[in-house]
Amino acid sequence: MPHTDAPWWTTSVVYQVYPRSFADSDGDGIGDLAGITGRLDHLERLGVDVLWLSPIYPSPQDDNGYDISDYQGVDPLFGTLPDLDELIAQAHARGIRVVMDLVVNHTSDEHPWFVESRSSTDNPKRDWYWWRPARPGTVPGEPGAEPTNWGSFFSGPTWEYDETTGEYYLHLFSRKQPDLNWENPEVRRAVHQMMRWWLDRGVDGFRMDVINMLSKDLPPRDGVVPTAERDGVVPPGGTQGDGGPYYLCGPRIHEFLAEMHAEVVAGHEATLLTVGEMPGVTVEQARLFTDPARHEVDMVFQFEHVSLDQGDGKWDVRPLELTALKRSLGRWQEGLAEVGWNSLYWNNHDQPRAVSRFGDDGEHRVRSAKLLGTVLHLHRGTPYVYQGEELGMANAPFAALEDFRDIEALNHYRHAVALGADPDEVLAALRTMGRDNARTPMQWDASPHAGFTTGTPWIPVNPDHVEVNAEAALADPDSVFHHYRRLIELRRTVPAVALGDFTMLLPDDPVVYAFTRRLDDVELLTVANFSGDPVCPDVPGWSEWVLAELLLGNVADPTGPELAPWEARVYRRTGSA
Ligand code: TEU
Repeated sequence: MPHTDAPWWTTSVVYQVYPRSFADSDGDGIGDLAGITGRLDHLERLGVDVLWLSPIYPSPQDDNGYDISDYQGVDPLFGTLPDLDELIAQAHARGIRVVMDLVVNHTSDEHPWFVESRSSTDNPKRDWYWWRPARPGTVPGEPGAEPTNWGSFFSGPTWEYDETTGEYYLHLFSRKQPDLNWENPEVRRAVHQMMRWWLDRGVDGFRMDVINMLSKDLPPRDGVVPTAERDGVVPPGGTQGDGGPYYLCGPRIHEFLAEMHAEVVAGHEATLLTVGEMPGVTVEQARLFTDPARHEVDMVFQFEHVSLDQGDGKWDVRPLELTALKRSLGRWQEGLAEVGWNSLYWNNHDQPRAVSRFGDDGEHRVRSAKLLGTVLHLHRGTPYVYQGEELGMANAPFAALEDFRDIEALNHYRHAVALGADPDEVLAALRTMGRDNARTPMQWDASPHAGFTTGTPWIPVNPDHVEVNAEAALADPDSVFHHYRRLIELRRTVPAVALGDFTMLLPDDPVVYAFTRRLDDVELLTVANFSGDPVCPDVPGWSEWVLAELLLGNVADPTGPELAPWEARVYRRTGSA
């Protein structure tokens, strides 16, 4: 895209706040809106352009707010609508836009729509959700009578039997998160109306939760059961089929997103940001979703690069091969080079901490956290920073099952152990991949509970906060925080960072991640050593590059051709191609 008419978000960085774990203003141990408002200076100092708020709506909190019972309110846990108005006003005063989480694949089972829907088969809201009778020839409510064999993301079947009417409803996630029926035009109209209401209130866009699951391929049919299970080996998840082919990027998904754009976003494109979270999306599909001419969404969150260290499902943890990571991210860079746009992330509230997962959270924590930031932010796309990533926050030392809070982790443990898995092995996987790693409180200072709360935090603070915290990071010019600040500034001041072409180098090198960006006559080289040993990178023309202008590095005075452990450098040179 010519850089003169590039959208505003091509030079922007988004900061994600998970309200429950960011800052608690009233001492109940749970973060809240006033807490976030009180910490906006932190975001301003970092230099981010957008704040994405994970859900703050009224919710039974079965999935920490991703189960919504009222789309147009604020959960008393987090404050009030006026508190939210105040947060938006204060953010805007600092030049920070606010993007809300939009969770419309499902509601809470306590949402009035679902309460009505389940009340009788002829209720006008019955068709707003997916109700189906038991499988023919089975006894309703008995195991195996579910309409299809799909497994839920949170363990067990995706169908819940409801005694009131003797039918099942679909829930891809928890049983308290029934899926909305997007085939029904009234559902779509209600959601569009609600979205417009938020825009009128001053919000600047939406992060759309599992938005590629809205359209289901009908009728719902059984999914393929993994081979091992067909052979009679029951895996930790139990014997269930993969429903993905019937609900990921279903037949009407582009139509639904184009309609949502036309009904809600059209006319406001110049100021809004829309990002669709899309598990299982391919590069080819993402190009369609983000092609500006199709008017669907600005960018998507894809999952390929955060699945490379997993085998058969997310709990089957495997070592990451750097070559696989480069192959994957390189393909996404190439696939969305001419049409569409990438979002860039290592972290969010569902992923373990990047420094523990892809870096070294021991001896080289600071340096490897900076390396990860550097590599990510120098790609083409819009970078997302998840709260605490800018401090190099690491995974938590969860000792026992009692330390976990997340429904996904607790359900998985129960199911896997009931099916005969070794409890210690299940716990080990939770420690490595569990979402609670991302959800321990933000570490503001070295005081008890890290300055997050004066009460008892809903999930314990990571004990490393005495060292890893915002106060210490701000005072130290060599901190991860100041490195992220420089990265964010680079995107705004060096056009090649935002808009340059991307070329991956050394695809087969097992430890060096290297690539160039080029815009007009400016060329940037990023080179990073993903290992604890020094290495001399085999980059073409390396001996000339080391004489070029060093824009950014993560060790003091890097000069020679050798990269120190976890060292990253960004060079710039000017000249014809
Ligand atoms: O997550 C969607 C999703 O598919 C996964 O990332 C999910 O978190 C899970 O780990 C799969 O193993 C979104 C939200 O980000 C997540 O927090 C919600 O729990 C989920 O949707 C349901 O709303």
